[in-house]
Amino acid sequence: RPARRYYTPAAPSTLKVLGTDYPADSYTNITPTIISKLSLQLHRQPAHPLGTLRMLIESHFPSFSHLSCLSPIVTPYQNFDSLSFPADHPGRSVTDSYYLNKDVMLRTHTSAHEVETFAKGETKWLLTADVYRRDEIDGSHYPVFHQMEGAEIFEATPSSMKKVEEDNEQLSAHLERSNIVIEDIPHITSTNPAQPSHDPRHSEIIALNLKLHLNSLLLELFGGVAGASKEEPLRVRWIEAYFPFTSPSYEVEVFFRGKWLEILGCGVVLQSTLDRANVPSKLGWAFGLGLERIAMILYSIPDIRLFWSRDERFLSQFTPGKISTFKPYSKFPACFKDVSFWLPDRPETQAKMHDNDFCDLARDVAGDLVEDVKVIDKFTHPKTNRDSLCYRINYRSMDRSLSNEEVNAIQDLVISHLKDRFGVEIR
Ligand code: FA5
Ligand code: MG
Repeated sequence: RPARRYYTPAAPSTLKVLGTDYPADSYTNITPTIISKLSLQLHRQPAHPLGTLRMLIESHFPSFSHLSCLSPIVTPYQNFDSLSFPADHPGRSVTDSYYLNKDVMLRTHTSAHEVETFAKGETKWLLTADVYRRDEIDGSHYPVFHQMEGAEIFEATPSSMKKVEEDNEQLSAHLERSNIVIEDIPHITSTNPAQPSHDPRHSEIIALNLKLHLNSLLLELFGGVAGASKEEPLRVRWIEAYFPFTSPSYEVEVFFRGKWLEILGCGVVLQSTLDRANVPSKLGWAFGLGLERIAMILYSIPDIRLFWSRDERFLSQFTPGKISTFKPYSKFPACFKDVSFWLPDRPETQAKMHDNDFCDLARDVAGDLVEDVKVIDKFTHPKTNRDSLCYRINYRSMDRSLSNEEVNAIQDLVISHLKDRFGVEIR
């Protein structure tokens, strides 16, 4: 039995995940709640909003390969190194990502499969999958969500670039006839440069092709929904972005109910990615979009936890292939509980307890009854260097009323786990 680690959940010495045994080590931080999600594959259920959305986007790209069955268990090489993430990138830390052990993790994005997919010889493809990130808890953040990666690569020759330019002309003509207002930015700037190995004219053509494909996808998805009408066109805005594996890079936002909502990240694929995939003579684009964000808009789904509901009042509302407006059933009352505690003595050099550690613990004990978790108070005692923390957990069930006794019992369980795992002293 490994020694208990400070500020991380105690783990058994091996864990069984999707039928395989993995030895645990000091990286192991995957929780039973997360393990229970790995086999669900909501994006492959035809009547589920995420399944329908996948299908609609796939039919917008009929000539692309459609991939959606890849295991969420990947190596840090796939998730990070193959995409040129620097060794000290914060996403690699155990506070941000789920690890089975130091060699095996859950993908944090669908880009983890870029190199292997290009290496298989795919030149135009969509790949849909569940992705996992340790994060705060609220109505729009859940530790599991779904992304769709799309990519197309071309031979870097004058004749092949000429074909892309012709494609660009057709796509532009279609968009010009449509009710969409695009706030664009230059394809390439000094802060969002073309790659040194690329002919900048080729990079411009590829970036334009990417923008046109995505603008027409967003028009098809949101055209009738986001208040788009004769008076009110769909508004899309392009923003300069940074990803370690694309340059130039962009993010795209859609204006919906008075707010700009980030939908996707994208860019011109870094040449080193294509070199690693053994297709060094090609160049192209890739994007990664968040399916829940889009589905919440299209279906008017108010809380991201609903995607995981097994309640018939949720599931029976949807038909395969059809977008419909979700009719909320009665919202049951919420009930919040605070917990204040001292962490044990901590040497200056030791990591503090991370908010994500608390969120995972709460989620593990109470599951989807946790609506959100807020930090109420936090300080370090100046003399003893002890940390004092106070968190507020808001409990609410999506399908029934919780009694105060029931919530108290759950909160007691949270507290006893806190004591066991982190050695806290309740204040
Ligand atoms: C990425 O994950 C990149 N892999 C995207 C990419 C692909 C860039 C290919 C370049 C080329 P990002 O972390 O921003 O980027 O996530 C992409 C999208 O996923 C976001 O725009 C958002 O729609 C969605 N997303 C991100 N975090 C969450 C979350 N916690 N909950 C729901 N959706 C999320
Ligand atoms: Mg982003």
